[in-house]
Amino acid sequence: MNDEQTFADTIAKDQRVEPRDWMPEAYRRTMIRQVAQHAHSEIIGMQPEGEWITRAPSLRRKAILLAKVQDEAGHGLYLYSAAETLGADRGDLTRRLIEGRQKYSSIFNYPTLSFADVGVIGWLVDGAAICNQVPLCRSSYGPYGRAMIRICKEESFHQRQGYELLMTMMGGTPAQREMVQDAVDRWWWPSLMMFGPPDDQSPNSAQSMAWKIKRHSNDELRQRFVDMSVPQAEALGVTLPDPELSWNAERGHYDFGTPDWDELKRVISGDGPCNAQRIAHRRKADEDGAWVREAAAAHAARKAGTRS
Ligand code: FAQ
Repeated sequence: MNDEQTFADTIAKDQRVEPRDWMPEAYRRTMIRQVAQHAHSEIIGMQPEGEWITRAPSLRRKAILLAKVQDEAGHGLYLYSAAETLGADRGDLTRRLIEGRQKYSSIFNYPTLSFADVGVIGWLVDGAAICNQVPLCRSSYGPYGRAMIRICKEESFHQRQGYELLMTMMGGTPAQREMVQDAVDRWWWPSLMMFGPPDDQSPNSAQSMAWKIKRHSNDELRQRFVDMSVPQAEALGVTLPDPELSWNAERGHYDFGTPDWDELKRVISGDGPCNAQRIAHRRKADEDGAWVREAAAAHAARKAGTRS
């Protein structure tokens, strides 16, 4: 078998493509694109909730939030390592992010206005992330699929802490309940947009599904997320801000309204409420950390010199 046949055979048999294996250049480029975007999302995703660490209402909430934000840093680093197995350079990926040449998830361009947002991010944003990422555990590229297993376990804890926070607030004062409802109203539609454009406007889906990088389409996963979230909203006692939401017995799924796809396009192209702030913060962190990278590289070079 030649290289191309071996690759096709690996995919057909549902086996993993590993870093040492031959792969088509387009497969490598697609994997780097998705893994890098995913890593950038985790790193930029630390910012919206990170803003609340110093303002958490109790020591317990602060400890939980700190642990969650640290987990996201870990996911980002883990994913950059997966991208490196494809030949990508971590510094180059960061430069591309800062220069706006690579994307990160639209969801992290919305502001966190109250502590209820921390709970809603856990419930809805981590919930959507899990829905999207559980099938990615079976993604055809080995290092990415294996990274997803650990990441999904941690995201499940994140979702539970968010839901528990919201349950606590819903059992509190009318003002606390209003804060939760307000946060749900603001985050519901952007959470649905996390799954990407509708299938008929998703240029990458067909090839990514043929290569078994993606296992389900954007719309399939969005539907799964809606079906999962409606009973959770009922148990919580909040209203999801969609008048078209209703159970469709024939389909066995909830019908729901259409997200504002123009808004998604605007946010992806850099014109969301917080895009400039998020990138400016990331740029500053990169500049502030430059001396550490330089010192580490100098130390490594000196050690290598001593050994030889
Ligand atoms: N935001 O053809 P498709 C997290 C881009 S979870 C920004 O459908 P594809 C955990 C897309 O890249 C969030 N861009 O693309 C956490 C493409 O652009 P390109 C991260 C979007 O790849 C929780 C173009 O639109 N999760 O961080 C978005 O087949 C809480 C056309 O789209 C992942 O990255 C969007 N929402 O499907 C952290 C999961 N949607 O590259 C902190 C892995 C689409 O051609 C707190 N990624 N685009 O220039 C995926 O599953 C896929 O890449 C999709 C997009 C589903 C996101």
